[in-house]
Amino acid sequence: MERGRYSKAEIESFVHSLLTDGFCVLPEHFDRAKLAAWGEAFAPLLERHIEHEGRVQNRGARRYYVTLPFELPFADPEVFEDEDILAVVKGLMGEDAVMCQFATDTPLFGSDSQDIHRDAPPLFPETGDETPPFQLAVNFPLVDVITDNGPFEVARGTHMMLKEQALRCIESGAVRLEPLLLRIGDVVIRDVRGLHRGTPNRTQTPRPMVVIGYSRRWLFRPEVSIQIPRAVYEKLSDRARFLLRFNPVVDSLDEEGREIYQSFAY
Ligand SMILES: O=C(O)CCC(=O)C(=O)O
Repeated sequence: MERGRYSKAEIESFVHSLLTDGFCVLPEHFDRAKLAAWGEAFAPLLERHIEHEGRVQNRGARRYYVTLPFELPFADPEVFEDEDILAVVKGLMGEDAVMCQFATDTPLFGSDSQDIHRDAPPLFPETGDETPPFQLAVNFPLVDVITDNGPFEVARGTHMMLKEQALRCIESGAVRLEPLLLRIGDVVIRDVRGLHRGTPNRTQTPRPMVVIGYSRRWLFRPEVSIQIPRAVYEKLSDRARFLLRFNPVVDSLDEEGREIYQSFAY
């Protein structure tokens, strides 16, 4: 069995941070050269997306959500089957967790601050209570994230609060929005219910942030499914096939695939 970089105790401490703070950071986790190659392959995808769907700016001005094609360089088992990340995922989503999302968020020059939001509604809104975690986002940037290019801001510990209560804590200053300044290679794992927002990119260089979603096996978010080309599927490990088991295997990727993940903020 492959081994990750972290010990069992360190993985448990990441899981603990996710349970208490709503997120954790794995510094310098991925190879920078690998992610630089992703950045090069992503640039034309972003351009094509803006050309075809640039008018849909529902995430805010000059801010785009682009699903990644599940093929190389992106569909890299060293990334989506990373031992440490999967250990944290399994610690929170269970041994039968699934991978449900493979995409990017990119603010460009001219973007602004998003409304503070979470990425999923509560499972049982009528109870007025939050539940244990059911969906995680693994985020990593394809460029260094600095103050000027639109750091993601997160409000620590708000994933287990009701949204109104969490917003009051932010307003009163009891909880602050923390900008996550990241180097390319750093990885953030977060409970998607933690309140957060994208901030303005004031530079001329796009700031792509990859998002890989993992969830409890019973969570169904059809708006973020991953199309797996058959030729890629044939080469996947048994573990990858298990992780991806509820996603469609297709003969070829739909080149004109419209983004259907439009309703994203709760
Ligand atoms: O700026 C980012 O990467 C975060 C964007 C975001 O939270 C969203 O669009 O839901």
